[in-house]
Amino acid sequence: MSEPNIEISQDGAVRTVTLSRPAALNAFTAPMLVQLREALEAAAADATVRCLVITGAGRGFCAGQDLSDPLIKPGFEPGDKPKDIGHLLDNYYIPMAKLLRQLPIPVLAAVNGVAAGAGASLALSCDLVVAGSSASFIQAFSKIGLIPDCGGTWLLPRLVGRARALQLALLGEKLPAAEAQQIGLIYRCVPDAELAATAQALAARLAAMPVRALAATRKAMDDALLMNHEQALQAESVTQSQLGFGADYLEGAAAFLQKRTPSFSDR
Ligand code: T3D
Repeated sequence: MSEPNIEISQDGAVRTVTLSRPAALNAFTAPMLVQLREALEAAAADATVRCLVITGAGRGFCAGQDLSDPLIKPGFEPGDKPKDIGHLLDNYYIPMAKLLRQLPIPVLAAVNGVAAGAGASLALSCDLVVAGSSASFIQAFSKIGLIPDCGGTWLLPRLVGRARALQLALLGEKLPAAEAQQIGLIYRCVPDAELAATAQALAARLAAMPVRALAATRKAMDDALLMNHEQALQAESVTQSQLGFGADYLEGAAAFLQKRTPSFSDR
């Protein structure tokens, strides 16, 4: 059995998943990607979980793919056969990345240190990203002859536009968290000492909201990017109609009219 590289804890309705291979800045191995996918599946299936926080142990968030992983480590001797990196993506990254984007609850990244390569893609796949002031984002792929993956090509231009996306991806320069906030790549940069408390408070706030509608908002916005105006209007109507039959809408509207704090339960 592989060693556990994912730690899971829960405080109220907020579950925290901590990437934990600190000696390698939490770089991903294949077993770790499976463990992360399983942690996401477990959070999705557990009705007590209404918001997920992803963070890293030690001084890094995640340094992307572990380049010494035997699955992808190139042979350095003449005649050594190259390995198929696509196999790693198809079997380990893609299932995890798809699941993350489809979770029925909001997901928050608490970026405590460097987020490089697929580690940056993981953070940027989350619904909100809060980073400590010493954290940074690096599109490390170009330095090793690869393209952004784990959703990077899809996420970056959508988050910051084509020009900045290409700047980040081609140059592979370290982007400090404060600048990441300035260009709209992330939600907030906070002092390191305040990161954990800020993330947990934000997660608790999200957990108390109508999370089904929050997850539907993520999907509607992702989908709308591929639609024309009319299609988006129609898709909004379909989703709104479904949400309108939910308990959360009844509760939200009733609480507003009765001037009380709502208590949401849909998921
Ligand atoms: O096959 C495929 O690659 C397909 C999938 C691709 C997805 C990807 O994510 S590709 C991108 C892979 N990631 C990288 O290229 C980043 C490599 N790491 C770095 O550039 C630097 O480590 C950082 C900029 C992230 C941090 O620099 P620094 O100076 O703060 O730390 P460091 O000293 O470089 O690293 C600390 C330790 O972590 C070090 O180990 P040691 O020497 O103390 O035993 C280093 O080797 C290890 N480490 C960091 N990143 C990785 C890693 N070990 C394996 N793989 C890593 N990606």
